[in-house]
Amino acid sequence: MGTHLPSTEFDGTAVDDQREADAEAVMGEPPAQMVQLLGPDGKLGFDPVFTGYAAKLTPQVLRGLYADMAAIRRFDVEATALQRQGQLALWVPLTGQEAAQIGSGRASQPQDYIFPTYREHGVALTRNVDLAELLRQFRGVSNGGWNPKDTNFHLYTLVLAAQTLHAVGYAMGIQRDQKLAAANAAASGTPVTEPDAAVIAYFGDGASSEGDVHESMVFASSYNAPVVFFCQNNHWAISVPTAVQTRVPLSNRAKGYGFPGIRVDGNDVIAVHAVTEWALEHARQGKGPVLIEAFTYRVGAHTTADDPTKYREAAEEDAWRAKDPLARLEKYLRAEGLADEAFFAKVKDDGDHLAAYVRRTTHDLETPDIRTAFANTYAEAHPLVAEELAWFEEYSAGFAGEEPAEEQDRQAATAQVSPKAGH
Ligand SMILES: Cc1ncc(C[n+]2csc(CCOP(=O)(O)OP(=O)(O)O)c2C)c(N)n1
Ligand SMILES: [Mg+2]
Repeated sequence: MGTHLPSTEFDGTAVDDQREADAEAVMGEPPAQMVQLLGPDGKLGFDPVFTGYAAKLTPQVLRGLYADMAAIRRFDVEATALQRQGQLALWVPLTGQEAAQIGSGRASQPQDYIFPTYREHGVALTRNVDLAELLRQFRGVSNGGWNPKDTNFHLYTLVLAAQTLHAVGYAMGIQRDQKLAAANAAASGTPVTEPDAAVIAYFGDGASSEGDVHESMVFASSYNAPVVFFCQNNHWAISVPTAVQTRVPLSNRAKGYGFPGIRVDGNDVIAVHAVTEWALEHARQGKGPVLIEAFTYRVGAHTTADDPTKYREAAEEDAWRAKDPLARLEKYLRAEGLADEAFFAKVKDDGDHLAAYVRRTTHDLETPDIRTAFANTYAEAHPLVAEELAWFEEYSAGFAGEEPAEEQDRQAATAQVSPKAGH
């Protein structure tokens, strides 16, 4: 171990310049040294390392990336509407981050294992998680929502950054399993059949301030674990801007741990795919961890319980809308003659079918019983929990005689949904 590690000598990075660059970037100016292949104008640029990876993407794969991004955006609008109609307790929108999620998810292989946060619906799609199943958790009828063993896509983690530790532990387990498999194969004179695997740990710019991220990066580096840290810098941690979390680009932090850090344009699905493919290869080949900072923007609210107009300017949102990940790939596909009108019409149609499926399935889900939440708080009965349940039951009884919940659901389901519901 060790020879592949970069020098730990300080290279004189100008902290104040970086901070200024980041502050500008919040308003829409891309910072220097960010990997970008497909610009907002829909034109493909060049990168000495990553163009080679992008060149492997066939027209069919590129159309697939577009179709995935459009599907998950349509799903996001639908889930937001379902929350507004009272069908879901909460929704966490992803609009604006489609390229970061679809590009990275599609670069993963089936044997890789993914640890998401709570916003990675696009990655879930690429791992074949049933999106209707995913909504069970947001309805409150399931403690998880899907079986992670089916797809190697772990359960959502709401405790910020906790999953980065789980991810590194899992990656260290992979390392040991592979060592054992190699030893067994050598002893029996047969080849290793299992493909090498890596782990992706997703987390946000806000979560990057958690001690868990620091600890997981120290362990990952010390043990050379096959893990890719994928930070979606969407510029906000609820109402706190990234500039408060860090004085340097987040990707720079990797240097302090002794592994590569790359900032990529998170709204450029081609660059995200290329950089993630490179990083996963690096990890699978035993070269250790990589930090990817996907520079993107949360276009909607933090959750359906949040109102971003209270803490940020419309001009900032508009500047980022101009860098929309779908619009730029559409421009490219049309300009290069890689997709026609019929393709885009079908994508829209497929999105509506997906939305109808998700709507139907959610309406069919049972109404959550709040007693289950109380019952699952501790393994054994607890007087405080019993007291809180008694309070809640008395409170709920105060609504007796009002419209039955089913009638409210029916009315809500038939109500008009604003086309702006996704924002
Ligand atoms: C340990 C912990 N502290 C605080 C919270 C409350 N909280 C939920 S989301 C959030 C902001 C996270 O921002 P970021 O990591 O940038 O992810 P994003 O929501 O932008 O995707 C906070 C503070 C939490 N869930 N867990
Ligand atoms: Mg964030």
